[in-house]
Amino acid sequence: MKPFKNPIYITRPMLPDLADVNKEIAEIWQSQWLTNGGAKHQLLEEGLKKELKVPFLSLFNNGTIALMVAVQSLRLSGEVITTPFTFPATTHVLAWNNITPVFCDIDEESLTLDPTKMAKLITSKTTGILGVHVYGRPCHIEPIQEIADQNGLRVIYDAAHAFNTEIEGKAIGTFGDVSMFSFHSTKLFHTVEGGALTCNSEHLKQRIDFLKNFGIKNEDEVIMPGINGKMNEVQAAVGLLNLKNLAAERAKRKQILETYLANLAEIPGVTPFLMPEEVRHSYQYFMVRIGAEYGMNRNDLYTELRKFNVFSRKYFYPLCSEYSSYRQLPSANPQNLPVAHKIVQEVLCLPFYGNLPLSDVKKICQLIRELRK
Ligand code: T4K
Repeated sequence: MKPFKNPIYITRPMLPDLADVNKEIAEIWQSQWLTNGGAKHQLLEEGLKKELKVPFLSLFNNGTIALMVAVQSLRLSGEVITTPFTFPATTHVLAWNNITPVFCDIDEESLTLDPTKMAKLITSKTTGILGVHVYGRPCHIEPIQEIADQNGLRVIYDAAHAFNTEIEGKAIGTFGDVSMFSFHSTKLFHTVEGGALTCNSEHLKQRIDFLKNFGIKNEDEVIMPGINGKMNEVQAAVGLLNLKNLAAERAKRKQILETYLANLAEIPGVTPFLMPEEVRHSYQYFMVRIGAEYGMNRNDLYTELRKFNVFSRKYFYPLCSEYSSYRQLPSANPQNLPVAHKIVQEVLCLPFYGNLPLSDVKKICQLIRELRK
């Protein structure tokens, strides 16, 4: 098989019509209101509240700062239990808040925090649990909440991959105390860079809004040590346009997912990561696990695919617990994280975005079939 003429990346951003973007920008210029909670910001906040079916939502300049603020908003300190199988931002946010991450293993099916391994990690210093709905697959919400309630812990969910995810019709952003969404360009819904926090309490939403704007209450009062987490009007305008195109993008990704599943069927050692029936898919990533039966390991397949101009990604290798900043922690000991260590050698995310032609998807699948040893 010949390599693809042009590189096929893991993702390509949803791009609104440039004429529409220019129109939006002209309005912003006309208003001379560029940031600090402008008109587009308000519209997007309302639009996303509806789209994500949440009672309270605050926009941010990116997902990482949003997560920083989530931790501050709940006054977490000491130790927080979290997953090693995630993007660096999840763990770093704890370190930036002077909190020690305590790594808990994941379970082999959902690849999210394993609640059965959590109890023994709780100490007098534990204040919270930070779970990640990795690849949009929801954490074990009920057992996690039970553990939190029994031990007086707060729960934050990193929902960076879980835009539009629902469990039995219940929106993902309504679980736990606070959830964070990322609107980075590589995400299904994006605002170039951006993010949001969702919560169920008006009081918490108000605290979050103070925290993201330097703690300013009014011209005379600064009531807490806040940061600058504000989304600007140009970001919000892109978000408003992307919101209109969201349903079409989701429909295209659904077709791509189905094409992958049909064309990868019955390749020994290639196991697509699926959503349970009761979960609404976020269509954020398409991941396959490469097992021993494939005859070539994940790293070699990744390298082979590159030769054909296919840029798959090993999200989320390496584990956060293996980073030089964290590997000395007692909870980072690989003996405590056997599932995470196994999984991280097997996962491979394949190109997945609305404008990826179905013929290319079929060719990628054919390549994976032919490369098998
Ligand atoms: N928590 C979790 C669980 C997360 O996954 C993330 C972010 C966060 C927290 C933090 O949220 P943010 O602060 O980012 O809002 C990308 C994204 O930058 C990052 O947002 C995302 N997770 C992560 C999973 O992926 P990289 O370093 O892999 O991106 P990069 O630059 O290699 O881009 C991947 C591919 O996407 C490129 O090869 C081509 C394509 N691309 C990328 C960009 C930026 C485009 O076609 N156009 C573009 O503008 O991190």
